[in-house]
Amino acid sequence: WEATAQVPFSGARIGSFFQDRPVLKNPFLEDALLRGYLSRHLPERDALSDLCKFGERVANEVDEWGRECELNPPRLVHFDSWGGRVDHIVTSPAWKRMKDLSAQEGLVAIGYERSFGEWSRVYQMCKLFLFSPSSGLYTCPLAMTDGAAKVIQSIGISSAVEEAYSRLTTRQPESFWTSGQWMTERRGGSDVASGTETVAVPQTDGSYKLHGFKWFTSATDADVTLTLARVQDRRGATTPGSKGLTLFYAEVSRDEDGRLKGIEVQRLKDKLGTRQMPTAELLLDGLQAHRLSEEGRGVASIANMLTITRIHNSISAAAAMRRVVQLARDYATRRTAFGKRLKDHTLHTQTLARMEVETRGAFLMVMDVCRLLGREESGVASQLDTNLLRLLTPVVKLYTGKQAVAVVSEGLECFGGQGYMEDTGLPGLLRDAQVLSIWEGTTNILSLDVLRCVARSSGMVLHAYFTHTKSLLASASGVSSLAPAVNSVDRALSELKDFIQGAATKAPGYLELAARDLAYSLARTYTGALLIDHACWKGASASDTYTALRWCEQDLCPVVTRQARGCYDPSTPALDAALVYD
Ligand code: UCC
Ligand code: FAD
Repeated sequence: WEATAQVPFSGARIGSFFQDRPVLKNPFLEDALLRGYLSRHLPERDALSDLCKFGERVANEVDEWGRECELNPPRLVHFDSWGGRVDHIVTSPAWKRMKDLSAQEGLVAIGYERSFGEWSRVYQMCKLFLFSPSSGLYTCPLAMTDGAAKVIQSIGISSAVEEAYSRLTTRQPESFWTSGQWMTERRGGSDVASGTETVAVPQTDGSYKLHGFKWFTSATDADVTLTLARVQDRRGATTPGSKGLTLFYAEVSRDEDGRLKGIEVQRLKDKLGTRQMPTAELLLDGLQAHRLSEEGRGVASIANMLTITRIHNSISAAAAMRRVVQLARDYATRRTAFGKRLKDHTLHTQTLARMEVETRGAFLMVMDVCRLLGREESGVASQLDTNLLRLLTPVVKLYTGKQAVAVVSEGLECFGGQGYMEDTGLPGLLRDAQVLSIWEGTTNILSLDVLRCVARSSGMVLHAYFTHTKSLLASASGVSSLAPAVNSVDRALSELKDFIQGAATKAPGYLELAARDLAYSLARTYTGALLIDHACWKGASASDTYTALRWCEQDLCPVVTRQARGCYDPSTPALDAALVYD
């Protein structure tokens, strides 16, 4: 006391202990399942060394740019200093660097170069998986860019979109373009068919002028966009509903005074997360557009984009889980509580292990959908593959979107109070995860999409599902360590079959009530089979077996459990409504 009393001025005494922060290491090297999966399916040295190099770059360089994107969010400048309307969306230098990097690394291009044949999509998506949590949400414009390229390619690369296609899929940063996906209007984002008010007025040169209001447009600094509108006839009339929707391609350009041509940016959205990228409300005021689809085939034609963006969404979901687990397990080696490191508290490690099981399940499910996409695109897909891809795309998107929120939330808790502190960068992971179940089709909308694709295929997609899931179990026959898991999946499959057969005889509305639980059951059972199959691979580890066993301990078939409890009985909707509005 005497010594300090003699010092008139002194720094604040805040103690000598400072906690080590969690360290992001190369996400490729840190991920045993990712490397195991690739050794099994894509052992090409070029792919593996590129992924490893990229993982190093993500950890040492890109992650900081991602943080910069978060700290310098985009802003909208409506007017220039002399009052002229410019609607400039100002983005950070880091956001621009992400664009160049995306081109250089081929993050869209890889899917179109197809250097690894049917495994090209797996390779591309693994790269995006490493990139996503450090990308400052640049994965969002990349998803839409990939989706736009896919739509253009599947419709046919006409001269009007030839340049766009080559720019969307290039590796040259100076020519790389990104695309938007403008579907949502104020009346509805799920129900696009009744929500779309935008009209397309035919011009004498064969082009169209679009007039309407797009309520959510993300990464609005895009160079081009795909969007939906209703073509007006000579009297100005349009066709209502889905049959009136047509798909358009438009370029976002400026006149010589710097004004956006045919667009006014109303405002930028003030969002919970995804703050790194601009999401705007746009008035389309005579935007020049090129008709891409036949009139009235808008929804069916943009469906290819939805498939791609929903797969990207699932990659981002699995990647967010992987990132939080990676950081949390590193932190557990650094933080001490009650006299030992967190990793030595068995209950804490159990928590991490449960997160790891979810992450592994999500990863395998997403990769399997990428595998199917790759097969379809390289012309080797069987009818079974195509049906499976159609069914599993909404299933994987809806399931991983929800998983990501749960796992990332649990992950933040692993850092205690620090997980809640903005300047650690951790809360952003949760804020960004929350959107994954909303955009690109909410959980319920995708559950209904599952029902629709089952009905439209006369059950063929389910036939593919049951056949393939069963075949995944074949490799485990006689593997005693996996028997409990195999039995669970086997049981779930027969219960699911019985449920589906029984549901066909029920009153209308029965399946609608069961839709979400059915989608979850399809996801959990399929993932169980994938984990079992992976655990039987010759390079698999004891942890792969353990993961499969743990995954299959949960209720794989909630739709059957809830059916037994009468959850979809005809009396339920009225009871639900009475409860909700009690
Ligand atoms: O949210 C958005 C962008 C966010 C940023 C991007 C992030 C990407 C991830 C990045 C990660 C970081 S863009 C907005 C997304 N909006 C949606 O997803 C809309 C959600 N609503 C639906 O999905 C609905 O189910 C609708 C809009 C598709 C329903 O419309 P309709 O007109 O009622 O649909 P129908 O009648 O069921 O289908 C019309 C046609 C049918 O084909 P035909 O006429 O040949 O029988 C369907 O088979 O479209 C076909 N179709 C599909 N085909 C409909 N959905 C699909 C599908 N999913 N796959 C294949
Ligand atoms: P609604 O359709 O009003 O849904 C509200 C609720 O009702 C949901 O829970 C939904 O599941 C439920 N619901 C609706 N219909 C049914 C039904 N039949 N049965 C059961 N439940 C139902 N859109 C774009 O087009 N381009 C973009 O770039 C874009 N970027 C976005 C960025 C962000 C950050 C966000 C949050 C959204 C973005 N969107 C974009 C919009 C997004 O796609 C929509 O918000 C989404 O599709 C949901 O539509 P909605 O908001 O109209 O919700």
